[in-house]
This record gives sequence, structure tokens and C-alpha cells, in this order.
Amino acid sequence: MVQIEQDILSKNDAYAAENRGYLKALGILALNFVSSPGSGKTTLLARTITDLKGDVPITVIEGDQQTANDAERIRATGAKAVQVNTGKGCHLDGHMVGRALESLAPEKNSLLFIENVGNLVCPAGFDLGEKLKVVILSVTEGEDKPLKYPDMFHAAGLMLLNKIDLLPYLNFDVDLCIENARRVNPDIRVLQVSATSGEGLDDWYAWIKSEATQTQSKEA
Ligand SMILES: Nc1nc2c(ncn2[C@@H]2O[C@H](COP(=O)(O)OP(=O)(O)OP(=O)(O)O)[C@@H](O)[C@H]2O)c(=O)[nH]1
Ligand SMILES: [Mg+2]
Ligand SMILES: [Zn+2]
Repeated sequence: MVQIEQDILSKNDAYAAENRGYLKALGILALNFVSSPGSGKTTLLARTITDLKGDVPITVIEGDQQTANDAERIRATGAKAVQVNTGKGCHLDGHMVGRALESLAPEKNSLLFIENVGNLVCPAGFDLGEKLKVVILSVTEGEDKPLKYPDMFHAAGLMLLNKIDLLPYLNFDVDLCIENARRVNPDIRVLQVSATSGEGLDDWYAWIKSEATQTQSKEA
């Protein structure tokens, strides 16, 4: 069992390294969005694309077990999107992302958003070649999730605390949630946002722009 797991992960790492080399050569910032189902990944991506598409080209890889719903929601914003259905699988892997990149053919210095399958467990262990994992936690899920699913919060560089427009209706302790996230990952950045009301999105866009500037290819 352990041997099989090691073989799968080392094969995945080889594909992920290939993707990372391809993205780096083109100066593309790739972000891997991970969360439990329904935290608001697609809503946030659609809003982000609508607000940023005038500044930078954006392409999207959508991962779900079934349906093309999320890719259709992204295409409605005008961005190019590829849907990957994992069937019985519960995460995207490096090989799937490599094949999706072939059909997306993203532009130099563009942004690539990868929406992983809604699952707070195994997407943490699969490198896709992204620069960073962005974990989205919505305020309806409970403050304790970083402690219960530490691998994911440990693997992420940024946590977006989403649906803050709902805070007046909930007993959710924002400070305790952030403290829990920092217990498993002292370096994690945290931004509080609402994908529907737009609160906090300016900070999110500033973060993306700063990461993109560091990633862009300097060659003409
Ligand atoms: N109130 C509120 N609702 C939100 C917000 N963001 C998303 N939602 C709602 O949450 C529900 C799930 O949103 P999705 O964007 O489909 O979530 P997802 O993470 O992409 O879901 P999966 O792809 O199925 O894992 C929808 O009904 C959204 O309208 C938010 O900031 N505030
Ligand atoms: Mg989605
Ligand atoms: Zn899985």
C-alpha cells in the first residue's frame, strides 16, 4: 500500500515538474484553488475574471467529478476554460493539468486559475505545477477546519476566508479561525472576502498582481 502510494506520488511529481517548467518559461502565474465543496471557488473565480480581464489574460482549468457546470460558468465571463472530470477520482493530478494546458495554450505572462475538486483532503498531496495553493474557507464551515484538515492549510500559501457578508447571521469567530490556520501554518497569509458583495476583493486583486509581477517573464 505504502509502495503504491509512493509510486503514484513520484509519477505525479514528474508531471507537475514538467508543468512548472512550461509555466515558468511563459511567465504564467498558476494558482491552485482548493477547498471543501461549495466554499465559493467558482463564484470567486468568475468575479475575479470579470474584474481583472481588462488588465491580464486569464485561463481556467476546472476539476469536478462530474458535469461541465463550472467551466460553463467561467466561459460565461469570456475566459477560456477546460473542464476535467475525474469520475471516481477525488482530486486533479499533474498529468490531467498537463493535458488541459495543451488544449488551453495560455498566453505568455497570463494568469492560470486551477479549480480543484471540492475536497479538503487529498488535493493537498498532489502538486500540479502551480506556484501556490490558495485555500478557500467559507465562514459557514466552522473555525475548526484548519485543525481538522491540517495538511491542506499547511500546503497553502494563502487562505481566503469567504462569505464574510454572512457573518452577522452566524456564530463564527474570525480571530479564532485565523489563529487555528496559523497554528498549522505560521506563514499563511489570510484575506477576508465576499465573492458576492465584493468586500475585501481589492486586497485579493493586489495580492494577485504582486504575485504575477514576480512571476512574469522579463524577456521580450
Ligand atoms: N453569501 C455568499 N454566498 C456565496 C459567496 N460565494 C459563493 N457563495 C454561494 O455559495 C454557493 C456555492 O458556490 P460555488 O462558487 O459554486 O462553490 P464552489 O466552491 O465552486 O463549489 P464546488 O465547485 O461544487 O466545490 C453558491 O450558492 C454561491 O452563490 C459569498 O461570498 N457570499
Ligand atoms: Mg466550483
Ligand atoms: Zn483524491
